[in-house]
Amino acid sequence: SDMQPDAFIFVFLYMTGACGGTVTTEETPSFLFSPGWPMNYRNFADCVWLIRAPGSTVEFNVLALDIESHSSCNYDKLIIRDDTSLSPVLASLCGREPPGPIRSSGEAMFIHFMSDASVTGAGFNETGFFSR
Ligand SMILES: [Ca+2]
Repeated sequence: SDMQPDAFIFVFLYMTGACGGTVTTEETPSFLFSPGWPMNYRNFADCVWLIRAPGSTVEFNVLALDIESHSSCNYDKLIIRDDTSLSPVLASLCGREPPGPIRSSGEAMFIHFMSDASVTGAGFNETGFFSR
């Protein structure tokens, strides 16, 4: 019916529009997208997500990456920390090469996406898995 495409578009925009939040992953994987993905993210983005996997660890799998490139990711970046905003950095990502799976040591993973004043890309798309 005519309702199905509208519902699909609504869910798609809802899922891709969020700049940050808390996501809990259990038996079903969670999904995170940079704002607007697969359209380009905006300048001056500053988004924080917390992925939780109660009683387990989080496995973060980047499926697609398109973040303004720099040798030290000084322009735009996706920073993945173990547990909280004060925890060690597990990965700092930019460019177009997705890393392999990244795993937390505990129940949570802290994700921070930032962009500067110019040049954007499609951003990132990832799935978070509950993993023992
Ligand atoms: Ca930029």
